[in-house]
Parts: sequence; C-alpha cells; structure tokens
Amino acid sequence: MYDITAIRNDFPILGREVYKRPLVYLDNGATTQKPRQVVDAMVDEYYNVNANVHRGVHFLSQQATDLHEQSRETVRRFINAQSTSEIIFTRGTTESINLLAFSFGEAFVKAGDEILVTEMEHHSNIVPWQMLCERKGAVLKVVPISDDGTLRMDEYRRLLSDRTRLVCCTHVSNVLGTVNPVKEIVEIAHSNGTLVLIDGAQSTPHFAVDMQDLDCDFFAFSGHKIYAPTGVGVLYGKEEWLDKLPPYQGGGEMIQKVTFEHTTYNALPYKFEAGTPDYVATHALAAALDYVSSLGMDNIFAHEQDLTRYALEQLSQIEGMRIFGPMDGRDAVISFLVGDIHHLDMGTLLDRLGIAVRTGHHCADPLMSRLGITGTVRASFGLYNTREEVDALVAGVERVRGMF
Ligand code: C6P
Repeated sequence: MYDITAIRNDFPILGREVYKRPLVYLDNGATTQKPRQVVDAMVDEYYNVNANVHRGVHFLSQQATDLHEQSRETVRRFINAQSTSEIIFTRGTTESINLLAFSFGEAFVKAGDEILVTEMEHHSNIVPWQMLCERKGAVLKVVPISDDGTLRMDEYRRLLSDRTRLVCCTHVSNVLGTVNPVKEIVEIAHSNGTLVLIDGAQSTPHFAVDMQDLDCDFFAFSGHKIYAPTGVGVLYGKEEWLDKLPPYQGGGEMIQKVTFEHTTYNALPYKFEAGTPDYVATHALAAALDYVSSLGMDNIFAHEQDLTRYALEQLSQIEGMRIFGPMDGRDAVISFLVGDIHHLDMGTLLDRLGIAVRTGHHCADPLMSRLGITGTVRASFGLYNTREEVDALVAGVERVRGMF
C-alpha cells in the first residue's frame, strides 16, 4: 500500500507555501527533499554520537565508526555489490567520476587510447574525461543519439575499438528521461575487452539497481538525489579493478605507513578516502536508503511511472507543446518547450504559481546543441509527487501560454 498522504507527511517542506501558494516541487532531478527520518538521523548523530571515525579508541569514536561502516554495508546491500570494499564514499556523482577519471587515467590510459561517452551525458560525465584526454593525449569519442532521444546502438558498436579503454554512459538522461540499455552496453563493451562506468545519478532514486546483475565495472551516484543530504555520494567499483588503481588524493586514512622516503597505501575502500569523511552524511545516506527501501523501490517506480505517463498525456494536449525524449521507456523526467516561449520565462512564471521546475541547459550543453535549442523547461518527479501536482503543472503551463 503506497500511502501518499503518510509519505508526504514525512517531508515537512512539502507543506510550505511560496508566493502564498502551495509548493509544487517538481525539481527532483536537481535535488530531492529530505524526510524527517534522514534529518533525524543527522541530528541524532550530532547530538549523541559525534566523533571522528577510524581514529579514536574512545567510545564515541567507536560508535561513530560503527555507524559509518554500517552505512557502507547499507549501500552495498542497496546496490547489491559483492563487498563493502567496492563502496567508496565521495561527495557525489561528480567527485566519483573525477576520482575515476584521475585514477583510471593514471593506470590505464595512454596517448592514442580512446574514451567513449554519449551525446546525452551530463557535463560531469564529459569534462573529467576531456581533462584526462588532454593530460594523456587520448581521444574522446561520442556515441550519437537518434531524433527520438535514444542511443544509436549501431554507432556504439561501430565506435568501440581495440583502443577504447572505457565506456562512460548515463543510466538515465537528466534531460530526456531516456533509460539506456546499460546491461546490453556493458555486455557489448566486455566482449570488446572494454570497461564501463555507469552514471547512476538519475537512476538510483527511481528504480532498483543491481551491480551484480548489470555487471558494470564502475557506477556513480549522489546521495542528495535519493533523499539523503548533500555532500555525500558513492563510487562503486569492482574490487579487481579498484585494487589496480592508484589513490586519487593523499592524506590521512588512505595510508598504511608513511615515511619521508615512501608511503604504502591502505586497503580498499580506504585507499580512496583521504581525510575525514562526512560520516554524518554517510549515516544519513543509509537512513535515506532504508527509507526508500521501506517504501519499496518497485512501488516507487510504479508510482512515478504512473505520474510520468499521466503528465505526458496531459502535457501533450497543450497547443504548441514540444516534449523531448522518448514517449515510452522513459524515467520520471519531462523536458519541454511551448511555442516560442523562452524556457526561462516559462520557469519564472510557473514559479510565481508555486511550481518549482528547472530551466536551462541542465548541465548538458552538447545535448542542447544536438537538439538545436538553448534549454528546456524540465519537470522531474519524486516519490512524493501526486497527480494533483501534475494537474497544477498542466494548468500553470496553459496559463503561461495564454499570457503569451
Ligand atoms: N544533475 C540536474 O538538475 P552531482 O551534482 O555531483 O550530485 O551530480 C551530477 C550529475 C551527474 N550525472 C547526471 C546524469 C546528473 O543528472 C547530475 C546532476 C542535476 O540534472 C544537477 S545539474
């Protein structure tokens, strides 16, 4: 039973008003709101447990360390990784990808090698690879998309070569909502002897992901998009590959023994976790994962799919409506433009009606160029949104259209 009233009560912010209107929060792709359970976990840790982890023999430090390490196990279970050694805590998807780009690049990329990304990537999954290519004299190749917003799998196959070191692909497009066939992408890459990184920033909040089933080599996601606090995220990597990669940053915790002549590094995953981690945020991330798990990822998926289908149906009926991305097999993200109304005007006027959407290029400039536009209006749904909120969006868009 998916009790939306009870769920919404877990999120105090959803009860507030903006411009004297009830808030309709449809910017979940950018960040999600936080349930009491997550905020309470943070408050509880600061009030009752706080101490640095992995460093103290004293009671609080032991307890904080236990919470931090239990959180790692919660993440492992949530994404069905084989071992907690494969779970590296980072600040978010962006840092996870930068870590990998540096570390993988140092170990495995040389001049003339190729990195394959797709045309629908977020800047976070383009720029770190570009920087790596510049450092190493490697080449960035791009898999194009079709006009319907799906990946050109024929081109993907064609572009994979014996020089391709890594395929970097988003699980779900933050603009088009396209759900990429990542399992197939991994299979094809592996048959070519190439490794794969999946950007899970926009998939983990919406449906269950399973590392052993996907068989990807690396996977990144952000806590704040899955109802956890900002400043925490995860890089998953298969142990056999993480073992071979050099550390990303140096400092406390990532070392085994330091002398001025030589330093040896800690075991996984600590080798990649220099400095004091945000252990309060990791604890709260676990609370968020427990929260969504208690609702059931399959129930969240069904609820959000219903909202997305309903929104697509209703929005399509608006005169001049142009929706980007596939109509089927899409996740809870809808980017659109209406007539020649600028996305910023639409977003600003919707905001005045209490409706929070995102406007602009969504950190996907190359995709905007491919679509021949400068930006879109984007509504993205979370587990607490309702059909009534979709109705408010549709009425709001109609009203703005009427003004022009
Ligand atoms: N997309 C959006 O509104 P960070 O900022 O590190 O938590 O996540 C970066 C990121 C990486 N990949 C994808 C597919 C993403 O969607 C994002 C973040 C937000 O679409 C903010 S730009």
